[in-house]
Amino acid sequence: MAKRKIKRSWAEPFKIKMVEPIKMTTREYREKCAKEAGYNTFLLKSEDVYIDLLTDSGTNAMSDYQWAGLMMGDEAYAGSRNFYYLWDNIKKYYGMPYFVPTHQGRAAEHIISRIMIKPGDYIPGNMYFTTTRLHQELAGGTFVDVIIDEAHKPQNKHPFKGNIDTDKLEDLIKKVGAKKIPYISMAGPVNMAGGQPFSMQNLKEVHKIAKKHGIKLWFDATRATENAYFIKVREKGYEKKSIEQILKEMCGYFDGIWVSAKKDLMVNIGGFLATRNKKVYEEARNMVVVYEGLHTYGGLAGRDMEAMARGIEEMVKYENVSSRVGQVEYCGKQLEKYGVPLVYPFGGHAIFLDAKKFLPHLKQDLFPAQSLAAEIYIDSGVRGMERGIVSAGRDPKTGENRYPKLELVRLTFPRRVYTQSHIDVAVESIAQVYQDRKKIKGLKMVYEPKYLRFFQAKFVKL
Ligand code: P71
Repeated sequence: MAKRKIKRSWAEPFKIKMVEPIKMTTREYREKCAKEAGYNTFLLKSEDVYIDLLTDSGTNAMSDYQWAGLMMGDEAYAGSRNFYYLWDNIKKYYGMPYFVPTHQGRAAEHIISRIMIKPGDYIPGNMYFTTTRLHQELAGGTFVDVIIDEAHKPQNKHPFKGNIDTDKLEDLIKKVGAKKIPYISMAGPVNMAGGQPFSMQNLKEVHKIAKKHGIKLWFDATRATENAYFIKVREKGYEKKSIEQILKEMCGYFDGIWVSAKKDLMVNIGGFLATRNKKVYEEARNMVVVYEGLHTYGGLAGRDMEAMARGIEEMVKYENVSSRVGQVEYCGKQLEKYGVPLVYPFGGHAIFLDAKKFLPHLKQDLFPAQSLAAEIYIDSGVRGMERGIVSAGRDPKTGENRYPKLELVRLTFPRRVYTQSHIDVAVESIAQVYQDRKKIKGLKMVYEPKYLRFFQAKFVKL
């Protein structure tokens, strides 16, 4: 008998020790829930959700090692042991000598924006993120998107769609002058582009430009290990390097980083700001005591900082990142079989449905992505998130709606939470909604909050 090549599968690098039951509901019940929530998945009660793919933020399953760490919480007001352990790990893995803890990522964004930005400044970045841009604007700055054009094209398969277009960056510097640019804001992978990474090569080029003009370079390192993973598997010369080595090399090019620990670090709450600049550090410590808490806890309990410190040690393990990104890829490949329009390449933390192509009969004013997220919930209790015109908000100067090129629904994967069968259920539901897509008529916005409107806006069906 001829020898067959036998497929060798991989599986999650953990087994399940504790389970949390989830509620299964009827379509009729979900129709009622969706209506009450104003067709906004952020306003659903989590109890009424079956498979929650809203976000990977703070929704991760901690390991037994992290849970055990909670019992080691040193809840002193000042100088907690857990703070020092976390600091050691930030130095060791991110290579930044100074750090302040914050209660979550946007608190670190608030602090860095207030320290660095003066009214009238410009902050170039590789596509906006909602909270990042808002804090830059609240500090008086204007965010300028300098990501490569490919990032705005869902079908384009560029391996590093998170790259900065260095010509766009140089043009901006020429136009407004380096003095008006306090720092370049680089995220990796880029959340709103579909979880797309930047390459080390691009980072080196951006760093060179920043240095030449005396502009600082800051990193939203919220999902940095996923960016490191993509560099490892996609960029020449990095195949043999560990996630830990790549992360350290990446951070080496930046003046500082801000992090929402609710992602990579696999905890439920936490964030931090870290830098190699002593002056910025001192100012950050001053601001932390005003807005967060003492600089040795920053709005967190000692036990939270312990779970973060231990999470850092786990996040750099290759099998943790590869299985996580592998799960996202599995979902993408299954959806592809049904012809569902997606953003390519598949991202690090989520699969993004291309709502413009999914619902070509709906104009952007009818909120295609918002409508699609609501329909998927109604079909199966699977919760995703709108990332389109509602998320983009209004231009603060003109008050007009922004019309982003990308109109997407994000299906985000909490780390270590769901199994392959959960993904199969989500995929089948989306395939069903795709088959019935002509029935979707769009929505009308009936309530619009001033800031980050996507969180609390309400809609009615047309
Ligand atoms: C995500 C979140 C959480 C979120 C935030 C805003 C709207 C909807 C959901 C948060 C991030 C992030 C990046 C790259 C900073 C933050 C803020 N992401 N940078 O994707 O992805 O961190 O939530 O801890 O304040 O669901 P924070």
